[in-house]
Amino acid sequence: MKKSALPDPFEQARVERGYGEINDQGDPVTMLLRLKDVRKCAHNWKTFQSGAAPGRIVVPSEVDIRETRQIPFELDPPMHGKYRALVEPWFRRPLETEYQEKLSQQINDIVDEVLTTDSVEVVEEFSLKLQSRALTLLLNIPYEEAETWISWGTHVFRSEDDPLDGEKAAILYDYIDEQIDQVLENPGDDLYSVLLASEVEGKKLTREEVKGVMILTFAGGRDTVINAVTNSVAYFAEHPESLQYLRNKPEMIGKAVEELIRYFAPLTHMGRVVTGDTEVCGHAVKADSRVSLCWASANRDAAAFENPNEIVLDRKVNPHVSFGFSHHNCLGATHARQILKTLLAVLSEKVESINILDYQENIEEWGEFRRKVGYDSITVKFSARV
Ligand code: EMZ
Repeated sequence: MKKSALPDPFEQARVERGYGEINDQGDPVTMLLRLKDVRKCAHNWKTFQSGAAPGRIVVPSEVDIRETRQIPFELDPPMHGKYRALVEPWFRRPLETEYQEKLSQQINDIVDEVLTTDSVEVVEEFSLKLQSRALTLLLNIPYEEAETWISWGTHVFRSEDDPLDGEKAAILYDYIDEQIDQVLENPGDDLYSVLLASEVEGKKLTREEVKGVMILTFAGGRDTVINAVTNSVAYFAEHPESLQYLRNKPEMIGKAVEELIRYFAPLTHMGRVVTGDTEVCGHAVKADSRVSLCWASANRDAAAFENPNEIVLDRKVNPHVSFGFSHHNCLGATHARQILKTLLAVLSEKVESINILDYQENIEEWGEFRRKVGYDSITVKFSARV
């Protein structure tokens, strides 16, 4: 097994039953493992709702560490659509040339930086920095602000020994509160200011709603992007021929990004709360219990993907669900895709090889399933093309 491989722990359960069961802090979850079921359930918001108690659709549940509803992600139609329409244009800005040029400059700079050192711990010294700096573009705030977020570490709700760290979460909530206070005094052209001036159904967004959008923007795109970037580096370390392939065929970068994201599935799953007794995969689920849509398993479903456990950079048909599915598909996907496309372009242009010196896998435990989602740390040496 290659060091960069992310094995699929769900295969047997997916083929035999189609679901798995896990106990999350006394609030059990039935995980849906097949692509078809995941998509069907994502569409059916009446039976499988997102607008439950804040934090409850996240697995592991965040009900004990969060009261603010994340928007638009913890809402159901029709309100979901109104908030989504409000924020959507802002989150499409990564398609603009100026945005792309700035992002490209940031990624060129950090790659140049790591090419001058003998060893780099990719998670902290590369991916976290890259993600935080790029986020200043998404929020349209000064570049220097990234230093604060870098100092928080990789996951805002997780510290090394606690998957749900209330104290750490409070750092983010307090920070956002402070930023909102500052922007109320001194509005600008950043995301906070835009949200504070926006209306839905003729009413200004409340402070709590603005906070809800901001928490989602910070939390949803943090460890997910960090994992995608880190896993890409590990993959290219063991597949220098892929770097060369993209150097010769840069027009394939878009497809390659989709395939890497399919394979990595940076977010394992997302929950829904069942509104009335029903069945999934012939298995009864009760009203007010939870199910989850397991993107990571659905992406390896052999019913939809040929050779699902292989990375095929030019895969022709790729209906992956790494960015979710249906009306809740990832709001940050345009930004995330642009980061990865730029990263692949810069790495293939500047890097000859990457050597893995040391690594520690990040394994998530979901009941009977143990899933490698990336690395707690991975130290490499980048070598420049000459
Ligand atoms: C939530 C979630 C969103 C959650 C798309 O995912 O990401 C998780 O990392 C956060 O902990 O609160 O934002």
